[in-house]
Amino acid sequence: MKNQRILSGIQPSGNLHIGNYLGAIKQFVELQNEYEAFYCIVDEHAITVPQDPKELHKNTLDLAMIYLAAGIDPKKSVIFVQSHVPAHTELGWILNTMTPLGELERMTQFKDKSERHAREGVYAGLFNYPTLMAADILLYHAQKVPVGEDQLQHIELTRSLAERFNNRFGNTFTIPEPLIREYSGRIMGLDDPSKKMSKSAGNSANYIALLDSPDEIRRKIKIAVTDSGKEVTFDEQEKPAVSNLMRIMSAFRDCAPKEVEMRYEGKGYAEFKDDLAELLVEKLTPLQEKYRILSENQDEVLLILAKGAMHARAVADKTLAKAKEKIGFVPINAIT
Ligand code: ATP
Ligand code: LTN
Repeated sequence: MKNQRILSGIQPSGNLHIGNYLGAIKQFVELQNEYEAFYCIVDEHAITVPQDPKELHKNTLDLAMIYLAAGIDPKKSVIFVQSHVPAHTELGWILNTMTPLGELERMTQFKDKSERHAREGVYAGLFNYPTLMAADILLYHAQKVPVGEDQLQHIELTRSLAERFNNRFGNTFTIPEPLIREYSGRIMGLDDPSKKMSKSAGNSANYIALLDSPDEIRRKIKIAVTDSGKEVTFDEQEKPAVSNLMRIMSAFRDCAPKEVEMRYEGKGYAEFKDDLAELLVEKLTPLQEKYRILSENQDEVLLILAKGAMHARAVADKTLAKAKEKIGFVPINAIT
């Protein structure tokens, strides 16, 4: 019996890359054997920046297929779409009323994204994004939240919102903890190791997308920036670019970066990069093949999402009802 819960979410904003995979999805697959797992496709978060409706629709189904193709098993985990479970926005609203503006203003993701989207306009949803994320987590009493390092600040906010609610209204929410992998929690851009690999990067050489073709993978690894010198040594300060590539290799091989260093002692960047490209091709090809099969069976994917939504609703509605009662909202059965 799995007695601890985890929940995590990814935005269906397209172009999922190996940073998302190593920081989040790979953990999702591993953790589903130990935990009762809820994996959400956070479409309501995606619309905090402008989205083309057709693209959003496609990206949502694509992300479901990537979850499945990566190895998330609907028999072990609940896969669902955030907008299929209305309790998320409802609890998000309640939490908004308890979140000081100053705490939202400090969020670095808001600062980054509001700069990036300044031209199209910055809307209230982007600012309130973290309270909806807190609702995602708290509705399921998740003890652990597997994410990349960039989400740490949001989880800290979630913890303080849960504590604030519990102190004010009595014990209601579980206080969650982040689960971040030491070496793969923050994969950096292949074109610039000072910034995280990002699907919204303007330059596609910044990332390896999970659906990149073998030739595209080889080309991107070939042009990935390296550091001066020629030794393949793991030194984040002196060799940030090579160390990032070594972290990618070590994460895909499930070993420590120092083991990669030992393996390439006396060998140069070229051999290391060739091996890395082939490793990525070897690891991503089966995922791409499963994705292709699923994309020909979209009804099956829709059924998995429908079942996931029913399961998620049953859990989320119960928590929401408890929170509403604690606040003093009159429950519907008291009126009839
Ligand atoms: P991006 O910045 O790539 O546009 P995002 O971080 O805003 O995307 P998501 O795609 O929802 O949003 O992120 C999904 C998961 O992937 C999160 O857990 C996030 O922490 C993780 N993640 C994103 N980028 C990286 C990275 N470069 N390295 C490790 N994990 C990452
Ligand atoms: N904010 C996250 C996506 C996200 C999430 C969540 C992650 C939304 N809700 C709940 C973990 C748990 C991001 O931008 N990557």
